[in-house]
Amino acid sequence: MDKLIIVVGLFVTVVIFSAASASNVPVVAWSNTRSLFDTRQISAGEEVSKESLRDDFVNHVIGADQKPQTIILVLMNKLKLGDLTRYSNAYDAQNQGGIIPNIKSSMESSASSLVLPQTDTSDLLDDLMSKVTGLITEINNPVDVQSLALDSKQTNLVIVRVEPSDSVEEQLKAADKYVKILMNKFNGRSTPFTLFFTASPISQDSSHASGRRLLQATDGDAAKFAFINFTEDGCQLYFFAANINVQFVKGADGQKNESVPLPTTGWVSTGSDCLTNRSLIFNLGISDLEGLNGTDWIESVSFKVEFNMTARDFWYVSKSSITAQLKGQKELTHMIDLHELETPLGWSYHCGDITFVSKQQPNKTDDMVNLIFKDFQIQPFGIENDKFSQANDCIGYFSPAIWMGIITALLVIAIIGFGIGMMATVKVMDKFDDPKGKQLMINVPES
Ligand SMILES: *[C@@H]1O[C@H](CO)[C@@H](O)[C@H](O)[C@H]1NC(C)=O
Ligand SMILES: *[C@@H]1O[C@H](CO)[C@@H](O)[C@H](O)[C@H]1NC(C)=O
Ligand SMILES: *[C@@H]1O[C@H](CO)[C@@H](O)[C@H](O)[C@H]1NC(C)=O
Ligand SMILES: *[C@@H]1O[C@H](CO)[C@@H](O)[C@H](O)[C@H]1NC(C)=O
Ligand SMILES: *[C@@H]1O[C@H](CO)[C@@H](O)[C@H](O)[C@H]1NC(C)=O
Ligand SMILES: CC(=O)N[C@H]1CO[C@H](CO)[C@@H](O)[C@@H]1O
Repeated sequence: MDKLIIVVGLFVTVVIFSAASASNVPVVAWSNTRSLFDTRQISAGEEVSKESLRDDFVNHVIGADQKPQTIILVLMNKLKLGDLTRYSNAYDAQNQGGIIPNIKSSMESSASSLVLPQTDTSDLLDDLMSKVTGLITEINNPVDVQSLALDSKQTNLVIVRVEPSDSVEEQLKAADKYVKILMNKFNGRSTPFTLFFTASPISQDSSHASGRRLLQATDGDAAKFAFINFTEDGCQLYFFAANINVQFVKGADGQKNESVPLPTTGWVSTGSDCLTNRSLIFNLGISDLEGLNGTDWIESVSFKVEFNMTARDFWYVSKSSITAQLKGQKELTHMIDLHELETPLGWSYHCGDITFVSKQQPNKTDDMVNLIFKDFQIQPFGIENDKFSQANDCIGYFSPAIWMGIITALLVIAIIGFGIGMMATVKVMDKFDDPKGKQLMINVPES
């Protein structure tokens, strides 16, 4: 009974503790001024409350008596201090910053910096906004940084929301990329800035790690990712992708360059066409790529998919191609094979990872361009209630997780079966229970 109470007590403590610290995230800040230099020292393990964050840090750094500066807030959707140590290779003596080299080096070379391991950031955005005398700019895309024009006589706020992802690693990489271009923009100039790198505290529930998720577009999602609503002449098609990467394939030897991410904004569906209500052409492309992050070899890319319907009301791709304009070369177009998209009418097609590759012979010497989609979803027909219908998932019913379960169960059954089989073959020595046989006599000498 005592033990039970202790166990229940421990359990309750753990639950309360994890609930209390759920909203605490690390805050990393640095500046090209010395403003972060003489902020309050925090003690080891201290959880900084939102009041303390405001009074001891934000008000101190961006005080009314300070000169105008640019405040940059880089927000991930989740982050733990452990993630930072882990992915920055903090335990490696010769460490270059792991997957966040730019964050590490900018912070180390800054005039002053600050790390608050456990902080309640629920009011941080409001606190920062209250300091603004100039502009508040929200950035969802690296291209936006280039065009950022700020009045240096005012205090401006630049909010960078790193593309949400279930993987902290991917988000950190993306955040690092933003920091690199932001620092290129701000470090060289005389504009004072303070950068806060943290996560929004409400993040926890927005990250469903994995599983059989049937993605349905909600308003929030639609704004942040490449969501396309093509509605025309009685045709309606929805397309969604969390991100789209492009990859160069050298024709002669089939060698592939590493894939590079394309912006999630700026995609247009010009050239799409509603042929009949059972057939449509969807064309989606992006042009004027500004060469950010490895896309300097490509100017524009688009893909074109023709959907038809079978007599049995399955929609399928009857023709599809990718067209790309490489820098300084002629436009190249090649057919792709998307027969796996075949789906019953009234369903959408979803795939966590899909690559549009050419179906050209390996010997063809033409260069090619592949498109790689994350969280791809499309529905060309039968959309109801303004959202994707139930999804036909490319993983199919037997996902790796389900296979793992099945194999584990089979293994257990095999072991138990083997055990039962072994037990069944155990022979009782029949000497003891043969009634006709000679009785076994044991003489016990009486002492
Ligand atoms: C990728 O391919 C292009 C071909 O246009 C080439 O110029 C570029 O150097 C390649 N990049 C890498 C990283 O291999
Ligand atoms: C397509 O059009 C035909 C004739 O115009 C109509 O009978 C049919 O119901 C339409 N189908 C759909 C799915 O709207
Ligand atoms: C798809 O539909 C269009 C328009 O109805 C038609 O021209 C084309 O031949 C069809 N393609 C196939 C493969 O059936
Ligand atoms: C075409 O490819 C095959 C195998 O991929 C190879 O054996 C053959 O030599 C190639 N032919 C030419 C002309 O490159
Ligand atoms: C798509 O566009 C149509 C027509 O403009 C509109 O009625 C519909 O609500 C839009 N759907 C979404 C999800 O925005
Ligand atoms: C130059 C640059 O920023 N390269 C980055 C492009 O994006 C990939 C993947 O997100 C990063 O790994 C590169 O560092």
